[in-house]
Amino acid sequence: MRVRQASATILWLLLGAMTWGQAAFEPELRLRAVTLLRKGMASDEFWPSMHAAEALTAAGFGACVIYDLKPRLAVETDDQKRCGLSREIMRAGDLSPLPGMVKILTDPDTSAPVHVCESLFKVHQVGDLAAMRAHLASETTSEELMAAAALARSGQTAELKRVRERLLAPNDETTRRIAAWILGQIGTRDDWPAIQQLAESAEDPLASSFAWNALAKLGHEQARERVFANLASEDKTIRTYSAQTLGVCGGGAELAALASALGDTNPDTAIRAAEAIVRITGRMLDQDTDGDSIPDCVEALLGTPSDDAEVLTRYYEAAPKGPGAADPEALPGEIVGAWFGHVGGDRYVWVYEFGTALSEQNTVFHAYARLDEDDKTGRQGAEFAQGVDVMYSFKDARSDPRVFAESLRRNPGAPIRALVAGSRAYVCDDVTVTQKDGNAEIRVHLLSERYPNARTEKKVGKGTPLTTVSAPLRPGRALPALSRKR
Ligand SMILES: [Ca+2]
Ligand SMILES: [Ca+2]
Repeated sequence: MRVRQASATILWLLLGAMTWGQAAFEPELRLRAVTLLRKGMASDEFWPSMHAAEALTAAGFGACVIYDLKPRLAVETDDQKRCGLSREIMRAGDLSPLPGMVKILTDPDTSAPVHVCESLFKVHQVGDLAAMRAHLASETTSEELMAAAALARSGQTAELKRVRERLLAPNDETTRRIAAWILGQIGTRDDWPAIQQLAESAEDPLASSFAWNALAKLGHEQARERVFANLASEDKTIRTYSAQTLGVCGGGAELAALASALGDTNPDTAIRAAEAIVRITGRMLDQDTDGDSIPDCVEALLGTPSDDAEVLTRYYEAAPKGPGAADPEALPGEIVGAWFGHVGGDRYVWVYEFGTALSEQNTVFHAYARLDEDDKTGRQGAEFAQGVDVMYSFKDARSDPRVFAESLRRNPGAPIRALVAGSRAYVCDDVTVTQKDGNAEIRVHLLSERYPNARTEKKVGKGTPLTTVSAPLRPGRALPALSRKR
């Protein structure tokens, strides 16, 4: 029964995506990407694991990145690797490795003069102004350029000029390639002609691809098409940077190709493809036309109008505490908000918010909903769940509902629409709900749990008290059609 519900949901979501004719948000694809990134961060390949950490931070798992990488930094003796670890810990929001970076920056004997400048550039820091400026005088062009990049990003426009000059360096495609890579991040459209010249004339395919990547990042549409084509390059480095670039400027139309790239034989390419999926879907989640806090792409899946704001009643609120010193992957998802609203007709929407992205590793989240006032219908037996009509549940960040009162569901042809998107979970269903004085009234309690796994030895959970929630009815409101039959 539940298997049938799940496959019906997937079919419905797919049909929904096709019907709307635009790239749909794909919760399962995002979870696949996150799963790959977890493995990537734990792998023995050092730099790919740092790229996976970067992407996990983008996916909302920065606390995990900090928790996992700080012990590695504490025992790492190689300066280049210390730069990588420090940079990703800082990117995840913990600036404590900065003094260690400054130590490397000021060490004349370090093995990582380029890495330290580049890493500080990547996390928008200069570390120590005088020390960074000293790296400008290096005879190693990449070191000079990375120092210039870090300084330019901190507002020193003279150094931006220096990078632009290096982009024009005659007979030195390596220097020009690095300059293009930097300008792709801190340049403007004014840099298009010079970068395009490199893209079209470079003898080295890698230099050319870097230039196309830079152009695409600066908003050049044709360049983005070239970058997309490079995702199929025979050169694994070109494929990897293509995927990374699509993460910056790609859109929903590129998700299918990036999904295929998750199986790339080169681990770093797969990690960058996963990162791109996380970033593209993240940008999709930023689009909220009606400003009701539910992204357009999520509303399309739920069956709520994306051009007309939902009226949501908040019935639970808690300040996020964070994991503290604990392993974030040993704790249940931290519930910080819950909302309920009437969409129209028999349709209702529920929104849940967590302190960070809801983990796909051994988590369970239950919303026990009593839709009518009769506790003799619905779930029987256990007192805490007596009369629960539907458990709108998620297992490992995937919808996993249990219906106890089928007779209350108004549209059995349309399955429960439920999905996790980053730090939020959404549910929409067509059901009979108690109505009183112009309001819909439900009783609900929530339970967030973490199951035992390799990192957590025991089951832990945290819930909210049983709450009666009233939400204003919206009679006569037009609803998106749910029928996906062809
Ligand atoms: Ca919305
Ligand atoms: Ca809406």
